[in-house]
Amino acid sequence: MASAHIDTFARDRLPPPEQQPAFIFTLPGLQFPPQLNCATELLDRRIAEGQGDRLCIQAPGGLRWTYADLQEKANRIANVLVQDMGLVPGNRVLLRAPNNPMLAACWFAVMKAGGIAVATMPLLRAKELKGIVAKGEVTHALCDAALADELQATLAECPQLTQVRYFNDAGPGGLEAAMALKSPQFTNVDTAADDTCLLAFTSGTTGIPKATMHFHRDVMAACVCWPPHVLRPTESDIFIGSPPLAFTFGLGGLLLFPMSVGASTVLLEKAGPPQLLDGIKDFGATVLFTAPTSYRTLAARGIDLRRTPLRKCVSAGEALPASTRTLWREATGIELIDGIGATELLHIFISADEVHARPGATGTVVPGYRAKVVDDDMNEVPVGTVGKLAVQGPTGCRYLADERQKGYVRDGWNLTGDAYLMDADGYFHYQARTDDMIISAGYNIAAPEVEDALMGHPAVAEVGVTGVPDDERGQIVKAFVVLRPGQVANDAMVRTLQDFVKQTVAPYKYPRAVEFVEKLPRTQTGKLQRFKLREPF
Ligand code: 3UK
Repeated sequence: MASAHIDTFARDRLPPPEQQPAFIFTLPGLQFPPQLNCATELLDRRIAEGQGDRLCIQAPGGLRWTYADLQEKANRIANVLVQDMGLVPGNRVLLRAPNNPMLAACWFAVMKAGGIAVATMPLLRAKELKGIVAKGEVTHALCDAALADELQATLAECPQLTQVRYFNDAGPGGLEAAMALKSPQFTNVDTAADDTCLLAFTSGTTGIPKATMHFHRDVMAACVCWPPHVLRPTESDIFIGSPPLAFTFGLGGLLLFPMSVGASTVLLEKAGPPQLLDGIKDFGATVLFTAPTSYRTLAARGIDLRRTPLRKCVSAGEALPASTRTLWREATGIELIDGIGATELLHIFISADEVHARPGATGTVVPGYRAKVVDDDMNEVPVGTVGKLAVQGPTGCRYLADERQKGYVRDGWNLTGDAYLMDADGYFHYQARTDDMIISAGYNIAAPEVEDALMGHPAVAEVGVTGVPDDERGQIVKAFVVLRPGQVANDAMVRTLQDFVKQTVAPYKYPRAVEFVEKLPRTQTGKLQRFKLREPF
């Protein structure tokens, strides 16, 4: 393979070979040629095959881009990157915007020019952006004008980040003005399949962010495994959802996967439950990607949703409680497609489609991947035993220059940090993050199981469970509960909820402590931060 990277930053910082996971490419469709550019595959090929007029991206306000439109924008931006901003293949480009069409065009422009995209969550502040810019030695940035403030504050402290353009900006200095002067043609850089094309920072429920490295071939591998085998979309599907494109769940679900089948996507800058509902109605969306909490809220609008063409609903990012699966089915008539993915593995590797879904299980291993449950010595544990989830496939963990690589990859297997059990049918049942297992008076209790039980009570809107220190029992189970409007937080409610749990799961799992709160601490990707429940918040 001939790397196209003149700037060898990424290649120089790959984990040493002995610390990398094994990569397996046995599934048909995973035999990639030595030279591969994912923009050529996902975008330009469509136009070359005469399908440039197909609808590709829509957004509120009436914007509609075909594949040919997206290609033209991306080509012009690639020309700006190379001719005006001096981009050299291998340079890192910070991308910063809410989910919108120009962000998608910028992402493809970076791929085309052989750059490395570093997409950032819209809500990040200058302090966090600074950490990302420093770790990725980022030299270029394309940023939505609406998010300029935090980037400006970042620039003051990041002398190496010198090339910045703002888009969705009508002014003479904006990216659009520069694009207008450029050719709509661009010859994609002939990248190697194993040239890094994105640095995805982990959303991090704890600690300093880690940058995972993904190659052009990884992007294509993600499109070959889960989508055709589990989601099975068609070219007439209209995708919609909430995860930011800076989160690989959103990048795959709302951009790469629809484009991999010639379908279209709806990009929403704001995608809370009300905007999702409006979007599904207005655009006639058929495939939805969002997180369990959002499904719980949207379920109240089941009657409206039944009148839309929505047909496939994907839940990921957090464990899907069995109660939420039931709630959604009863409200909408649709069986949720659960899937566990990780930034380190790019996308989903255990999942079940709507026909094979089983309540309380994430699913079976996705074609292209292998998974097993192991003990502390990496020995596979018997069926039905809780242990650590270990995964291998065409994608896997490569932390950029990070000691923590040794913690995620052992003996060639990716250890996701999740406690799972596999049943006799090969279904994987999520228990908890390994650090969210509560040990109380010698019993192992998985926090999400208690949360699931509590969520079944009609007074409960949201709940987070954690272990808190206790002299007698080592730890006790404590529940932080957000009540539904109109419910009263008092001792009687505490007892009601405790009794309810005892009737649903083994009584020793009931929360000995219950605290009522206004809201729960969550990451920008919507994940509950259980570690924060252990400290005052
Ligand atoms: C947890 C789940 C149970 C699990 C992600 C889909 O979430 C994504 O990536 P992150 O790096 O977090 C990974 C961790 O999140 N998790 C995710 N999905 C599930 N736990 N059931 C699930 N369905 O702890 C995992 O290790 O933020 C999800 C696609 C791409 C992604 N990056």
